Amino acid sequence: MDDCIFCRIATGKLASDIVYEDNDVIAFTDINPEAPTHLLVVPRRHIASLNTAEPADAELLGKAMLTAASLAKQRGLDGPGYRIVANTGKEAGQTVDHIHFHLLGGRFMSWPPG
Ligand code: DGP
Repeated sequence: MDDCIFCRIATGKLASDIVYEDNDVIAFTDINPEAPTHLLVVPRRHIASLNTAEPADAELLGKAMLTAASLAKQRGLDGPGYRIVANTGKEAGQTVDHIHFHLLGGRFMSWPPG
């Protein structure tokens, strides 16, 4: 989708700080980091959010989650801990309508989130 920022990043039309990519997912640094590590793990295929994800997307979404976990481990975050977040819908703070997982780590995080 040409009007989708993350599709444009996934197809190389928009620059980003890519830290991992394969045929299915791409991971890059969030433009507005909220923690020392703040990556976005994004399936290449356009899915607007978990609200529109279907059973056929389970493998892709599982792969995205495991990619986030692997990136966390590479950065030594598996010991101290990290958070994976999928904001879904406006009230939850979703601003980009292409499903993505935030990987946040490197600082203490409170609960519940604001
Ligand atoms: P959310 O609010 O959950 O939909 O998260 C969207 C995130 O995407 C937000 O933390 C900022 C980030 N973001 C938006 N536009 C860009 C961009 O062009 N490049 C990068 N690297 N991140 C972006």
